[in-house]
Amino acid sequence: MSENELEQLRRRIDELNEQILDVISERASLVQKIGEIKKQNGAPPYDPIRERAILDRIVEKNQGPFNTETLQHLFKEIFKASLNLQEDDRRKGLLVSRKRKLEDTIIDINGETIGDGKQRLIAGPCAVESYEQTRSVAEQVKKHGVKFLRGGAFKPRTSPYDFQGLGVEGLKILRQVGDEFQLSVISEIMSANDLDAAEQYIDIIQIGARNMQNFELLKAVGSSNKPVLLKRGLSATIDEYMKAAEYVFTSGNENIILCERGIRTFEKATRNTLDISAVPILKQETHLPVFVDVTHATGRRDLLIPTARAALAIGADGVMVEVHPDPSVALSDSAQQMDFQQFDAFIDAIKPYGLYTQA
Ligand code: PRE
Ligand code: MN
Repeated sequence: MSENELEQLRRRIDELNEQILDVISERASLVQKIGEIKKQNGAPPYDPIRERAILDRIVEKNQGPFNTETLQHLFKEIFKASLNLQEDDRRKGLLVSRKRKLEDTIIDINGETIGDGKQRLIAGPCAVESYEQTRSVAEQVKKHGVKFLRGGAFKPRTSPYDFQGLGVEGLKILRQVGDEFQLSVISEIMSANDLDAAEQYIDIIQIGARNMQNFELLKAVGSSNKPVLLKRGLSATIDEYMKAAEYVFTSGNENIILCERGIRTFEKATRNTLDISAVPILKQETHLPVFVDVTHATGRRDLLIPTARAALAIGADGVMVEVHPDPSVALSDSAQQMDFQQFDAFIDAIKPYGLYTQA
């Protein structure tokens, strides 16, 4: 008997659901028409005064059993869905997203391409310490057919007492060595004041993890014609990361390389936790090339090969690593940089996994 009653009630609910669907669909069509009129008049889609008036009317008419808050919440959801119908494509997706551009962004750097499906390496010392040190690393990088040399000149260090980098002098060394070995060079800047020098001496400007949400710096490099490698922030979500890239993009610079470099978690076995699934997510959600910095993600030399293999296997456009002639006396990141022998072994170990090098 009561089973029967339940069935009956559910049948009535099904009928009402269909009526609700008809009614909200009709409402949605009207909203679209209103949207067209607003667009013609140059009026914004969101109209808080109109929404307030509707909510007041609903509250006045309400006889229960839903309370005021619940009804307001339900109607706010309807307004939100309605606004989505009215807003044009520009508001629907970020410019860096696949929704706005289907094809991969391919960046040309001195005739070398990034993001074209070939998986490349960026290698070099954590910091430019001297001409001789940088030159000896470049020689190894060149030997392996790698085309991109990294080296920090402005170092973001946790302690102000740690080596801060050689500054503009470091950029000059990098340029000199890059020219000597026909390598494109990449280095980080931390201030818009250093943009002029960066543009003069380097090929790719890096924005480090700690500056991922330094919006003024993002806008500044967004106005540059040099490609930007934007590292993911220490605790940045993928959404925050994409919005940071959007700052660079909307400021006029579309040549952006993303770089997953590990995020902060409770885990202490590695310096950071490599968020490897961020790579395919970023590849799906954006049209930008995605690199993985395995050195900073792990902070451990013994994990560079397996994590680099994982990065290549999961579809990264490239990997970044640190190499130093004598890591134990490096002025920064001495625990994680590879010496030349380790670098040789590293290259041999990841080449079969797809690493692209040139003779
Ligand atoms: C509508 C949608 C969004 C506005 O913020 C206000 C109201 C609604 O769904 O009722 C429709 C609409 O665009 C409007 O009346 O101007
Ligand atoms: Mn480093």
